[in-house]
Amino acid sequence: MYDFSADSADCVRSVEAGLSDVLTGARLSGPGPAAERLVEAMRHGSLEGGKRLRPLLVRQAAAIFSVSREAALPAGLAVEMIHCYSLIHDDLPAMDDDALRRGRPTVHKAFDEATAILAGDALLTQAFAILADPRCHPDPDVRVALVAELAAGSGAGGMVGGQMRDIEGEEGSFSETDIATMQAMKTGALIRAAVRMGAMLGGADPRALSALTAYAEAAGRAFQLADDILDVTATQEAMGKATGKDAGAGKQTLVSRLGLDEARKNLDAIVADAISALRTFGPRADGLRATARYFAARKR
Ligand code: GRG
Repeated sequence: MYDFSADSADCVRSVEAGLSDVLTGARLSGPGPAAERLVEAMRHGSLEGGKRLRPLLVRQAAAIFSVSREAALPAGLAVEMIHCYSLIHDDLPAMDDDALRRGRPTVHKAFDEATAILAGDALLTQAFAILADPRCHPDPDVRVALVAELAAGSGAGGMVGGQMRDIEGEEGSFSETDIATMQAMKTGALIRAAVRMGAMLGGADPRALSALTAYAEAAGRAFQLADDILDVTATQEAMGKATGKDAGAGKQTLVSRLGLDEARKNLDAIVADAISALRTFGPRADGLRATARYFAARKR
């Protein structure tokens, strides 16, 4: 029987240890030594407190193809580094201007703005170094595919492009379709990449990859809708970050459009869609099923 609590706790521990191993001066240095302050800021922005959901998705998708947790970890670390970089940059004064993240001061508060920008840049860059390393996967073709997948999920047609659309949306002229597109890019694209990268580690065939992509797109929608609901219903203490920000910033979300009750109903339907995309996989996909349910039920 699949145990979500045990799997996610184990994933938190291994991601924490894996990031801590990689984010040292010795491992990060290139032609020159990595600056100590930069390494400290990278560690501050990525260690402790994250739920590590994206590496969990990588391992759960990989598990369908019998890839071990250990073998799925480097790709998971790469996705998590992109995620942590996006949070560091999103918290900057030029973006959301937040002082609290994961219950601690944001990187620009603990260090300074320039250091926070550079720490994000360096995490972004390091993510691709991890994927290029043969320890990530023995087959260079798979490594190249992983690089392309993560770039697509995190770049202008994915997360960064979604953030740009979100900023444009603060002007207030978004339709529901515009909101859905923005969210699919800003939050969904990295979740989609995480699932697909897990599948690629296991050599998924095109049919399996397409079913898992359908799962990931629905799971991403569920994650974001739950986040929008929590922004309205949860406290700062529970979330470890400021809440109530969407309305304050005039942000366009499906909760502001539909109201809480309708949004909750939509959430249940989206989770059902995600789970039904996994019907061909049997019990090996129980991890992904549990995570889709968790996305909707989470309290932080
Ligand atoms: C600034 C380059 C750039 C991109 C910004 C993803 C993103 C795009 C910004 C992060 C801010 C935000 C509210 C995004 C929505 C996605 C979201 C709720 C992220 C938080 O993810 P969790 O809940 O966080 O997985 P932890 O702390 O558990 O890792």
